[in-house]
Amino acid sequence: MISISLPRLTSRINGLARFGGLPGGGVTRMCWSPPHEEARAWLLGEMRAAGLETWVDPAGNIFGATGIRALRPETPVVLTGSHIDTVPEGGILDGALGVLAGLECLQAIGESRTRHARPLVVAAWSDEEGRYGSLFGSRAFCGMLEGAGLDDMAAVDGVRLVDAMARAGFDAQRAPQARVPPGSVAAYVELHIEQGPRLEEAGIPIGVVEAIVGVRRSRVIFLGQADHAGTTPMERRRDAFLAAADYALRVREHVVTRGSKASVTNFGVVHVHPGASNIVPGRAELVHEMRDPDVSVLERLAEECAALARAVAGARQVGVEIHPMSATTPAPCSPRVQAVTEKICATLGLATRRLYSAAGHDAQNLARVTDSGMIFIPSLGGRSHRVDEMSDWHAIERGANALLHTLLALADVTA
Ligand code: HGY
Ligand code: MN
Ligand code: MN
Repeated sequence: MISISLPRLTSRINGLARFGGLPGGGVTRMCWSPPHEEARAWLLGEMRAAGLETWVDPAGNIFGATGIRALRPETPVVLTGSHIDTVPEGGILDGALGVLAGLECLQAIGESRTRHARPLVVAAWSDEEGRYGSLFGSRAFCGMLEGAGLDDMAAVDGVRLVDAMARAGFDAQRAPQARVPPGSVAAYVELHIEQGPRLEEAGIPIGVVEAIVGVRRSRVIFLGQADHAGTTPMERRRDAFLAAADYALRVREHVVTRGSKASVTNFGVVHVHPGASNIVPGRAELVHEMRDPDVSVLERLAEECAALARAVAGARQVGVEIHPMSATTPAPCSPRVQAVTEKICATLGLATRRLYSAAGHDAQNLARVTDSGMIFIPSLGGRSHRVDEMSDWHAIERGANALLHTLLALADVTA
């Protein structure tokens, strides 16, 4: 039975980690940034050295393929992949594992001369972390960018997508041309770290993903009055930051008590203006994020949180604006891909557990154009989106071998 080369996969994971690598470990490699573009060139070189045909589409998605140079409905492919962009001060496996394990699988299959009916392709999707707009590259690939207002897409620090892409040599207006011709992908399966504690705590080596959450992001801006921080009597202050803090604490309580068991919420970005210690904040902006596998729960919570924002603003005599930023749709994973993965893991002697993904992934977009699934491996301590994100190397090997044989099973038209 063929298997991956863990030394070669380890070497590539550590090689990719150099791009945007941080002195104390971890990585910052946001999409379209210089480290990301250097990593793009490195990955293309690794793919070519592994014997793959390569190309980059108008949305910056990177492809490595066995025996074909483009995706066409005449030769439907089995596709794997993930992303090489990271969050700020992230880990070396989030995304990178799926891309490099996919590359390793295609190389090991090629070297073994194992025949497979469908071509195999590995992809690295642009801006999965959504610095400029959630799951950008796979949205373009799945035809979900139409009318997406590319000119307005920007990071929370104000950097516009069109400018970031131009600096990397891409024309953002062409990104919708990345749309894949219908019928070109027979199946998609992505290997990813769980990024949470469930598999490790259950002692289960492989997670088979049943569904992927929707992620809803909004800017919530409280507008009070800048004032002197010393001379303004406390009872006369219209402090925008205190309103924002009050709102954040109430929302957390509301989502925990009124959401579903899977509902989560976060305020990862806070801007206070003018932002000096001796000025009462006149303006406070939060990026409010909520997640749930059920879109109707997300919609209900969004309405309830908007009402909460207005109530807090009224009580504190400040104004409030709510600006929706993005909303990804929750997606069920393909029962076929789940069943094939479980069958493969049984032959490999690997216990599996079905679970929903509390992280968003490109696989939820791919579900719109093909049978799409995910394979998880345990994260040490459930840690992710932090520099000490890591998984056991043998867990990585098990996951990559499960991916290899799942890809082969899906690539045989008789399956
Ligand atoms: O944020 C997420 O769920 C994923 O890591 N992009
Ligand atoms: Mn990821
Ligand atoms: Mn991530």
